[in-house]
Amino acid sequence: MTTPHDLFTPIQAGALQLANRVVMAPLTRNRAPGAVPTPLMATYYSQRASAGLLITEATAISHQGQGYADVPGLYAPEQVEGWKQVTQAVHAAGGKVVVQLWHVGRVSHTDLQPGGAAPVAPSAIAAKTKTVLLKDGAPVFVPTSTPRALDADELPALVQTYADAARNAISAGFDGVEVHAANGYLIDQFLKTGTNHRTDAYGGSSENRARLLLEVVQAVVAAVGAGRTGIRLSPVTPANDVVDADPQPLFEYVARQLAPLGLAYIHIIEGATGGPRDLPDCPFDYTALKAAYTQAGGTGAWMVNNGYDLALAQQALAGGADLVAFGKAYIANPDLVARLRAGGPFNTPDTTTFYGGGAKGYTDYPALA
Ligand code: 8OZ
Repeated sequence: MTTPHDLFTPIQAGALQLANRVVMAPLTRNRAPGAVPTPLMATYYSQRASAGLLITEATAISHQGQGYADVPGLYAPEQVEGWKQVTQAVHAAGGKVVVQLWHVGRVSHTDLQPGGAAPVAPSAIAAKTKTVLLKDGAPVFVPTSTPRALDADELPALVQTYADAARNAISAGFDGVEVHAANGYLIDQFLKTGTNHRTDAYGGSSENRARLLLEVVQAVVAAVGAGRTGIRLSPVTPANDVVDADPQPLFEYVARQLAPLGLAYIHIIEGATGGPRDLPDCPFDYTALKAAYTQAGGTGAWMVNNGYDLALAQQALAGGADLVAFGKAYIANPDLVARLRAGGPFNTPDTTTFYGGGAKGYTDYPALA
């Protein structure tokens, strides 16, 4: 029998001792000019430190991994220094924070790439999607550039780039890292048949398409420890023009392979990211996915995300989920935990200030009196 308080009980997720099961989902906010985290970002995250866990916005592991204007990185010393202000502020406010490690793959533009190069991807297939550049300081939406296919002999260095960023995360004071394997970015591009037409050991079968994901996770685990590593997956999201012909067995295979690694948590986006939870054309059995993980010995916390409110969150916990990640609600409600406890009220997020800008729509949402 679940009670509203289940969401507010502590939980151990790997090495992470969390005060409650409310998680701030990763949210891209484009407020890091030059890819360097700012003091305003420290304020924003520390305002939200009553979450059991904060997951930062997606953070580029390399210049090549960047796909949007003013998203932060974690590959240069000044970025590590910038993030230190964030982790110190969150810890001073009693919170826990992990950074989301991101390589966008083909979801980029030559203007954002080192030396104006083409973005990289498993195969040279352009995404039917847009990214954001800044022209004279103003955001402009432009189609992503056609990528070039990565050579197999480039992949070991790419995998190490994730491990290097994970080590930088620990230097910056993070409690752990989340590997971003969702939403049509590089790892998801490798996973799914629509974007991966390779004929080498990284394409074809589910096993081959999951190879990069597993190598990345293993390298990150070797760098920072499994108990400080989580992963985010989105089996059926159409975000960034990705699709897989048969996602259920693919993701159950991934879950079984992740199970013995001892990760802190598995973070699942149910349905279309930021959109409908049910996709009639693309049904997916999340209960079977969790069962595949658990039956293979997986002990990581099971984190669910997408369109949750208090009632749905309680239902998920009653059904066996351990953590619930809230996205848009966290943009507008810095004290979301207190508001969930009180049953509301909730501030409404202003969509016009989601991406880019300053304090407005970022650090100025009020807490409950
Ligand atoms: C919104 C805008 C840009 C990037 C994701 C990192 O969907 C993102 C993202 C979201 O995972």
